[in-house]
Amino acid sequence: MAGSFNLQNVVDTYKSCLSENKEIYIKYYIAGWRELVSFMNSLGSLFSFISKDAVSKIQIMETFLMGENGAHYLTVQSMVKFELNNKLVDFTQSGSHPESGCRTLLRLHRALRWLQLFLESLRTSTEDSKTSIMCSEAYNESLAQYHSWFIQTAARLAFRTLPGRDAFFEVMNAGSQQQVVAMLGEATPLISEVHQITEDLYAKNKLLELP
Ligand code: 1PX
Repeated sequence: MAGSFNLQNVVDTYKSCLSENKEIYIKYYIAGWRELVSFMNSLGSLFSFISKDAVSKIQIMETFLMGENGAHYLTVQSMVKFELNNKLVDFTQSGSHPESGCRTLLRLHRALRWLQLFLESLRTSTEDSKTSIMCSEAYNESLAQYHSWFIQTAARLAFRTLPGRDAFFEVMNAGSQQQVVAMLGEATPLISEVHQITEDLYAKNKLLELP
């Protein structure tokens, strides 16, 4: 329910995400997504195909984290090293590891770019801005290029049903609009940093196009 979501929790998980030497803890990275999914669940059934996919990816990561090689999945950096060294990543469609941690996290990483753009545009929006437009602009600039026509169409249909800006600010459950804006100002640089570190790591290891 909307009542259990709180923007502060999201800020807190992204704060916990980075280690002292700027490695990304997978545990907190996926905890951030869990929070956001709980928010999305309050938006209605048109969003459930999105949250189902997000949850299934979160679960894949949790299974690695809790499995016998869990220690290697402490950070995104250690995961990349472990999976590459042990040839656990498919670089073509027909491999034997279709659900590697690296490819699964890449999907969430691309979605994080959407989140970064969307929250930044919410933060700088004015009273007459439309959440549906901000959401689809962020989507067009990030995730859309990776989605089939069918998924794009379903996603755009769902965006049209988003609550207006006032109601949206309210469900973020972080106080007055000014307080929400301040909190978004705290969240977006954290999200950008996590995104950039992942992007650089994936680029360096040629993982940005994993099937
Ligand atoms: C405080 C406001 C925050 C709002 C929180 C919203 C959380 C959104 C969580 C979205 C996570 C989406 C993960 C999508 C991963 C993905 O791209 N998957 C595709 C590829 O995976 P595959 O395994 O096949 O290679 C998959 O095909 C996707 C299917 C579902 C559709 C994804 C549409 C994503 C739209 C994201 C925008 C969410 C809008 C929320 C409105 C507030």
